[in-house]
Amino acid sequence: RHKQGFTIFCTGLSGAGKSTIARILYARLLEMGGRPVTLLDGDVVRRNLSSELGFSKEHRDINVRRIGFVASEITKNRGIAICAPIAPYAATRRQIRSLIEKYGGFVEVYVATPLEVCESRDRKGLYAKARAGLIKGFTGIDDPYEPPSAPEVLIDTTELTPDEAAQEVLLYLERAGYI
Ligand code: GGZ
Repeated sequence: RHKQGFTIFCTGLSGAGKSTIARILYARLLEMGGRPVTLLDGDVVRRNLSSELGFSKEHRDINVRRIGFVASEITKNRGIAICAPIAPYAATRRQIRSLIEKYGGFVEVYVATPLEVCESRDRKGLYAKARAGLIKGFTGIDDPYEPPSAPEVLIDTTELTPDEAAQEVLLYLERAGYI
């Protein structure tokens, strides 16, 4: 039986755990075999596909739409695309959803780790820089993040390990018949 392709679209603040969860999902889905799996991680895309772009609303939208387009092509060909940008704007996420749902499934995963937790981890020191005014327009500090209102999966990594979070997504995929 030919299963349809689908896109897992992780969204959330910097440091929420999107990349970690996306990488675990990538490994799990790969070892299941059957369908090609493509990981479109935020910083990999920024380096390779969007290297000329900054973090204005316009540039974020261009970046996120590029990711959405690549994911839609993968989904069209019955593959699995895993995306992990911040994607702060609800309207842009909605456009990508309606594009991808023409070809297969769209699974929005809101990695809803609170700002306080992301900021206290501050793995890359970016929140400190943003607070100090060294980075302007940092998401959650002086730039917006519009939370998804009806994500397929909602994850709070303050209560879950990355493995448990990935497991939640895999459970959803099973229940919804994607895997
Ligand atoms: C947010 C920024 C910014 C600003 C640099 N705002 O933790 P990170 O480092 O690896 O994840 C963040 C990444 C966000 O890029 P995305 O392509 O995911 O964003 S968007 O979907 O909005 O296009 C962070 C780093 O880039 N970074 N400056 N001002 N994050």
